[in-house]
Amino acid sequence: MDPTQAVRALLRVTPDALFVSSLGTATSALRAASDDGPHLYLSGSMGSALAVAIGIAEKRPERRVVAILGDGETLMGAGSLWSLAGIRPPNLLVAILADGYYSITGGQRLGVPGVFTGVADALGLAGGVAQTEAEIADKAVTLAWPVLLEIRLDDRSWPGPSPFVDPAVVRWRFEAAASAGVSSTNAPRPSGPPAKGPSD
Ligand SMILES: Cc1ncc(C[n+]2csc(CCOP(=O)(O)OP(=O)(O)O)c2C)c(N)n1
Repeated sequence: MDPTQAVRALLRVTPDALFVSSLGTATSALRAASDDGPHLYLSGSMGSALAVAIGIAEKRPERRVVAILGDGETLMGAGSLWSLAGIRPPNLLVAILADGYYSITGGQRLGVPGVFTGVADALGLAGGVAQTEAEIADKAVTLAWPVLLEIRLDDRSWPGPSPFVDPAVVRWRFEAAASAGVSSTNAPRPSGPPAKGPSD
C-alpha cells in the first residue's frame, strides 16, 4: 500500500469527515486522492497538525475529523498525543503514515522506532495497525474513537508534486466545508474565496 492508496481508503470510510494533513507526503497524498478537496493542508508547520486537529474536533463536536500525519511529523509533535489522551475527542481519528523516513527532505531514516500503537496503549487510547486498505476500513469502523491508526506503508511511491498551496484559499475552503452540512464536506468545492473575507 502506498500513501495515496492509504488516504483513498480513509476518504472512502469517512467520506463526511473534515480532513487535516501534515506537511509533506500526507498533504500531497490527500490532495492527489481527493482531487484537491476542501481540506486543511498544513504545508509548513511541522509538528502542529495533531494539535490543530484536536482543536477542530473540539470546536466541531458534531463532525468527524481525520488527521493524516507523517511519522516524522508525529515524532516532532509527539506531545500532542498526551493532549489527545487528556481531551479524548470522540470524533477524531488520527492516521499516521508510517514509512520510517523523512521522505520529502531527502529520505533520511527516522532513526528511532515509531512505536505509535505502543504509545497509544500506554496512554489508554485505542490504537491499531493497518497494512492494507481493508484493514484501514475495518479498524476505522470497529475501534473506539479517538483512535490512533498506524498505517504501515510498504510502498513509498511519491503521490506526485503538490502544486503551490495558497494558505488563504485553503483556509476559506476549509471554513466553508466545516460550516456546511455534513454530507457536503467532500462534495465539489467552491471555486475561490468568498467575496468578503472572514471577519475573525
Ligand atoms: C520545525 C521544522 N523542522 C524541520 C522541517 C523540515 N522538514 C519539512 S518536511 C520534513 C520531514 C517530514 O517527515 P514526515 O512527517 O515523515 O513526512 P514525509 O517527509 O515522509 O512526507 C522536515 C524535516 C520543518 N518544515 N519544520
